[in-house]
Amino acid sequence: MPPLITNIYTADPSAHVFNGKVYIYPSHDRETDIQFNDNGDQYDMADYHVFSLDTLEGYPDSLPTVTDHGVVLKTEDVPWVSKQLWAPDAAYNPKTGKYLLYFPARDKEGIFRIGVAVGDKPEGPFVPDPEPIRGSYSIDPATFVDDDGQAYLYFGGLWGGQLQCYQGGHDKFDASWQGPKEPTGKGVCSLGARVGKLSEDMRQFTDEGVKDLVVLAPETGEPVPADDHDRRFFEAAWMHKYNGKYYFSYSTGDTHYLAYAIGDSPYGPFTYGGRILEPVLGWTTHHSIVEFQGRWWLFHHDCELSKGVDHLRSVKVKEIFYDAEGKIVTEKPQ
Ligand code: FUB
Repeated sequence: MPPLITNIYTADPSAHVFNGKVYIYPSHDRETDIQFNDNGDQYDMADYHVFSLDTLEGYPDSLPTVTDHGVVLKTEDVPWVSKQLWAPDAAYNPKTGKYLLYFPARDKEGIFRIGVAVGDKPEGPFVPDPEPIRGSYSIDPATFVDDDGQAYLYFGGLWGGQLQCYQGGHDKFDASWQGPKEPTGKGVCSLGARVGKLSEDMRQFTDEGVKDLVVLAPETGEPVPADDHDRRFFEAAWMHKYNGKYYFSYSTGDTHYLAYAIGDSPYGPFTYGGRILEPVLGWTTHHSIVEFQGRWWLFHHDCELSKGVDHLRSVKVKEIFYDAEGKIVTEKPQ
């Protein structure tokens, strides 16, 4: 299928239904001379656009009209940011009537933190809080508001996402970390994503702080080991609920799968369930899952429009299906 957005390069789409429309909050990829490296320096983004569409009826036979609402936040707007506005997400807080844009970026010391910006409309503009969320770190924030109104923030990413620098604890960033980009060795546990409850205004974590999120291997009931690159968490956390179960989905990074795991609570533990999408063209794979007009949609990206340039990605959408047991049917890229 052709990309949904072609006027600019976009990636890491977080899709939400607000006021009967789908709003897409993606990264805005741009050209750069920075060479590809494992830190992801080539993903040198400097602003965010918001997009919306009114309907996916008739898709994929007919393509939706997508509206670009323009720039809603940029590096210069945020006092604590030095560079790299990476994968964002958004949420609506019914308690305050505000929309929140969550975004990771490097602070002035080069450490990834997660910031929040507040707006009155889903399409922004958004005014950033002057400091990042206290206790936030790493990348790829994803919000989830449960049926009881409690909001959670999922996040984390290996390698350039710096998750491996926190092996000593949530508040212990080892800036001089020179070791492996993730745990290594047979039987050693992989590093999990992180999750924290959000406060009433959804601009801070609660006093509970942040917890490790565990994905279990179904055959052992033990955490997926670090050398299981086909199944271990790498980045691109997302949470959705289907038939009362919590579906945590993520990218496996260097094996390029979108995978999912199922749990009974927003904190997990989650048991690995399978793959959602086989590898697309391009190194990264990052997605969101949303129900709209009675169907379930996977928003994701690939590099077809740029003919395989890894840091110039484009957002696509694909319908997904569940089987009778609630397993997601694996899709092939199109
Ligand atoms: O877009 C920059 C980074 O690439 C994201 O944070 C990752 O999830 C990967 O898609």
